[in-house]
Amino acid sequence: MSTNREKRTKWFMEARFGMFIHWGLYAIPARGEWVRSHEKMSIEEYQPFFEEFNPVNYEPHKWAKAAKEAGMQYAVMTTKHHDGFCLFDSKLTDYKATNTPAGRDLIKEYVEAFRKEGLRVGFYYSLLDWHHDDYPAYGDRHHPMRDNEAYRYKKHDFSKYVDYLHGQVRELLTNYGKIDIIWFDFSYDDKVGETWRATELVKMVRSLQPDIIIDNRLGGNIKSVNPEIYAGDFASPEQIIPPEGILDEAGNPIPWEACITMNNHWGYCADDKDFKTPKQLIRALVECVSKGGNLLLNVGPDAKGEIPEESLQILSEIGKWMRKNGDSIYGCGRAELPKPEWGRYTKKGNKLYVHIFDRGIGPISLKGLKGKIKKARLLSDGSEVNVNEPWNATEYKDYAFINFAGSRLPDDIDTVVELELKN
Ligand code: H79
Repeated sequence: MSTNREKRTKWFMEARFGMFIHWGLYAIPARGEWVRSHEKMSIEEYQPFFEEFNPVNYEPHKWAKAAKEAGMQYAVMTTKHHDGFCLFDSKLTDYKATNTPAGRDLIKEYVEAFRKEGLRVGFYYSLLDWHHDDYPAYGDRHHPMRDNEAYRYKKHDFSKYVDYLHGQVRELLTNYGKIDIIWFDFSYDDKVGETWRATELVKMVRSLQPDIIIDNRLGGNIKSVNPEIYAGDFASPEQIIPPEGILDEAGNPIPWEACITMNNHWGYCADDKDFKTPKQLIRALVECVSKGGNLLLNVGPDAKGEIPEESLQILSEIGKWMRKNGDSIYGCGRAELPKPEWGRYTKKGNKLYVHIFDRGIGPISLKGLKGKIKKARLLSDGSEVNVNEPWNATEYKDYAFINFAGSRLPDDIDTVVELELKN
């Protein structure tokens, strides 16, 4: 199981950086993808957005190009979120893009466009469904009708919902060619593991797509040394970068991917202009890699089908840095050195990447590396970096030093020095 997991996740662990896409009817109210739940909105109140959904500017090749130019290697897009609206042409429901003014299968176009850019393609599929008649409503923790008395005695047959869920996953993994990731979201309360008939579901997933990787949100314990079949291939910390990466119960690193928003919402939110800076996000990516994980960075396209201008700007800035410094990200992982005070390390083979965030004063000290550096180059331009022992540091026996002439770093976001280590 775990060796298979290693094989399946090899590309994923090397890719390190992907695009999350949250898009659906909720782009119209533009208050985030939880709008129905937060505002306890009924299906009828939400229906106008279905009637008018017409993303005239949806050209996914532009999204794919933006992802590619940012240095992303894969994408994961919502095929159905908690509101139950399907962006794909499911035979099992009428609540789908095909029946809106959009009039077509939007997932098909996404898959084709991203594949064409050479990116790996993933599907997000919500386990929750606030539209399906057989999903529990009254008394559920999250359902928009959770405390609506009209729903108190409404009958439902959860097994029919689970049939529907399995059927849709079968469609998604049958009709769109090779899919690289399936991202189930999420388990809670008693809705976990076999409630979703998770063993059966995962067996089907693997029979249709032998190489696909699955997140850990069907439940189960991915950290176990003997995990359930549905425990997943990678952990999925949300809006947090785990302090020490993620290890299994035996202390071995496991694959993980932090999913992070650019502002404070996943789905398009017209009023949320609180975007993180490119510097914060680049450093977040470096942090993930330094801890052996990936960053899945979200965009929430608007109702017309455009990625917000602020997000495009951020992606473009990240891309500029990645084009010069991508070697310190792709295929890299933990350096197994303590976190240095000026920044972070990433490592690939005998290349140690020194990510300097804080210039400090004087030489930059590298504990434990004295005598171990064969050569040092600025990653962005290949120029030589001085690592001679400075005259004023002879007493610090265990340290190597990087000497920058000036008082400023060449790159204020993250100056990367590539060290080639002796064997
Ligand atoms: O798709 C995105 C989110 O909609 C979904 N996962 C990402 C990738 C997600 N958001 N929250 N959750 C899953 C877990 C539930 C969190 C909750 Fe809450 C905390 C539900 C109620 C309190 C956050 C705050 C959501 C509603 C209020």
